[in-house]
Amino acid sequence: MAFATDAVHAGEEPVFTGGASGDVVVPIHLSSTFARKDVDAPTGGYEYSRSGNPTRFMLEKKLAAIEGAAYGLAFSSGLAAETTVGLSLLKKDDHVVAFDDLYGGTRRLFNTVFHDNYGVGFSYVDARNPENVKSAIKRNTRFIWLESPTNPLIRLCDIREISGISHDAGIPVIVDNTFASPYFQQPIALGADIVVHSTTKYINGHSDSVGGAVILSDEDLYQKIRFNQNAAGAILSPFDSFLVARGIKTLALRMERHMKNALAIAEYLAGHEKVREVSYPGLPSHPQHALAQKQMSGFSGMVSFELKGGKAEARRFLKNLNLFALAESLGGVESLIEHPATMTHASIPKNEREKVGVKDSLVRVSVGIENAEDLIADLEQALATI
Ligand code: P1T
Repeated sequence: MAFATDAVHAGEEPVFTGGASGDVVVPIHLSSTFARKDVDAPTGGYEYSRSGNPTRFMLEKKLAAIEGAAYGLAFSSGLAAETTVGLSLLKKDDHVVAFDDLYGGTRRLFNTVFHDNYGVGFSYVDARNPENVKSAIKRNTRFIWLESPTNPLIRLCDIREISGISHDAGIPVIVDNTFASPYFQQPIALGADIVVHSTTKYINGHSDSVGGAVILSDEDLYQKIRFNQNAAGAILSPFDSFLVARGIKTLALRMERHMKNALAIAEYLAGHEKVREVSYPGLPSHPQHALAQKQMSGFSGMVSFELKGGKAEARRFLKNLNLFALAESLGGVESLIEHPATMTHASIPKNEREKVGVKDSLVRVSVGIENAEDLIADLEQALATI
């Protein structure tokens, strides 16, 4: 089925057998446990809600369908999803090659938990050039970790080419697809092995649920990660599963509007005298515009830009916005704006952050689905204050 059809129907086909009521929306199954008639086997297929819950299973099927994959797993946050992938694939003293531009919390997890506690080595490379990934692979490298587009610099990497390099080395590629959403990019079809999401963002889309997902087609990897989803226990609640599934039903519509507004804002900012550089893959001036056209079906709703001046100018601009909420997170219907150096990426030491290009003058915008002229008018008045 096409994306919009799966987004609405996958996992929610009405059931009429066995006394079921034919719900068109799978209800929120709050039961923490499920009774059985015999000790030997669960009568209705469910035992205990950490190991399996009908509302979460519905969402997991929907997540798999919209990424064009066989299996989906839902977690209590994006970082819980990432942690569970790490627990499943890494052992002490292993090594990972990762894109150097990543969500700050992902780098914190890698550096302070997997590296400091378990001795896992991380090589952060500029994956815009696939050769950098290739030359960083070592004998004990267990996987390649990518974001595309990246947080917060909106850089891209060639998922197909890097997957080829990685498979030649016999290791899987993991892509955090949060910024693109499965509507605009499907990494599994490009050759990646595992997709992770913070469903907190576009997938849920309404800034009212924190969640994460792991989506994949490889049966062995799925069994490993599913085992640890239950063993470590960072599952998504039934209520959040319901919210995320409801959000997915409008994902196609929302993403079209996010992109239309983001393009209008990126064009406006690119022509503004107080703006130094705008990063949006839909602009022909983006150094990877051609790659975006090749591997994405649209450019999503994230824009980052540098203001002329420094931290003081960025702070004044952010303080004077009225419509854009000054907040971490992204992908909701409402426009959000933030200062990566002091907010989402503050946990990365300044020298490491600046080496990648996250400067004090950088501002990141999650463009919502409001009226684009209203959004631009708000940017205009705030830019006039600096
Ligand atoms: O916040 P959580 O649901 O745990 O997801 C973590 C995460 C993972 N991957 C990417 C690309 C992300 O952007 C995030 C979370 N990011 C923010 C909160 C932010 O404002 O960038």
